[in-house]
Amino acid sequence: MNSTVRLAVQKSGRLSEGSMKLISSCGIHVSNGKGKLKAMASNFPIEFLFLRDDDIPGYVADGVADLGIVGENVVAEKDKDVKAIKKLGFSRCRLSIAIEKSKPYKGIQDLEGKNIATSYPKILGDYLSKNGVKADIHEISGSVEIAPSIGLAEAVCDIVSSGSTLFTNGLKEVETIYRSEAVMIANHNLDAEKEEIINKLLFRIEALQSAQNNKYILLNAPEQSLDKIISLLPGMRSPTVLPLAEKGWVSVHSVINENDFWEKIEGLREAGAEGILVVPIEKMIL
Ligand code: PRT
Ligand code: ZN
Repeated sequence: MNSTVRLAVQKSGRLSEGSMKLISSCGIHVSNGKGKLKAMASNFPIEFLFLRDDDIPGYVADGVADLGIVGENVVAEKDKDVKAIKKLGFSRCRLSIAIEKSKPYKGIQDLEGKNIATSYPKILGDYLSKNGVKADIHEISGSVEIAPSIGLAEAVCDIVSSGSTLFTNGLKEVETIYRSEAVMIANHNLDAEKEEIINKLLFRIEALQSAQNNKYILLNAPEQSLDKIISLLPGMRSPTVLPLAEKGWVSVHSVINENDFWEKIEGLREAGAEGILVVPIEKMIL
């Protein structure tokens, strides 16, 4: 197979580190020297393009890149013809409307006729029209949060993560209109060879994501509580049970999900489990 997939990632910014960490956790080596705009992976048929995040959806739609890693907010705003193929779980944030702290706010109707500064006119426009509100959208490309204090707008609509930027600019969040995380996007018309490479990449990403959501658990238990313990620990197929040197005791190994982790641990202790060890999993192939 001679095909190479081109993956567009952000050159420098809030997505860069997460994107390259994901790639390296997939066992793909690439040296992206400073200032380089392109780089080839040494052990996987991928070429990287380092771009501004705003340009990524367009490049993927046009087929200059086959794949891209970008914020869902940018994909929604640019509205290009690309398909989102995998949520990646990093660079989480929300797009919110905020007004001056001292101003009253009862609901979205309070935004009627207001001037709202944003870098996201499409997402904001869609949200307002869905809610039957007419407002003036004032598009600006950066430093949105200072707009109210300099008299440019009565409200802003911008990305929020911790909320500290809004706070230091004397603003309060009144509506969350969009939730975002990094996502992998793909061109619609890829040939079979490229699809195959992308499936290999997705397989590795899924192994990492399953591993992150699960923990490996080892515990000791008296043989008579084994049935109860096994019922609490489904495992990948079923738990491993090994005899301990001490008669009447066994060691049980399994995998548990992050979501119901503490409930499971409590249940296991009540059932007589001792010496519980919980260890992270690096990769998980189902
Ligand atoms: O140069 P380039 O165009 O490539 O980058 P950029 O400056 O446009 O984007 P960048 O690197 O700032 O963000 C890239 C993506 O990261 C965004 O599109 C979001 O999907 C995601 N992301 C996650 C964020 C934030 N968190 C974030 N906190 N993007 C921006 N911010 C900014 C926000 O604009 C505001 O100024 O951080 C400030 C708010 O942060 P808090 O923590 O004070 O609330
Ligand atoms: Zn940008």
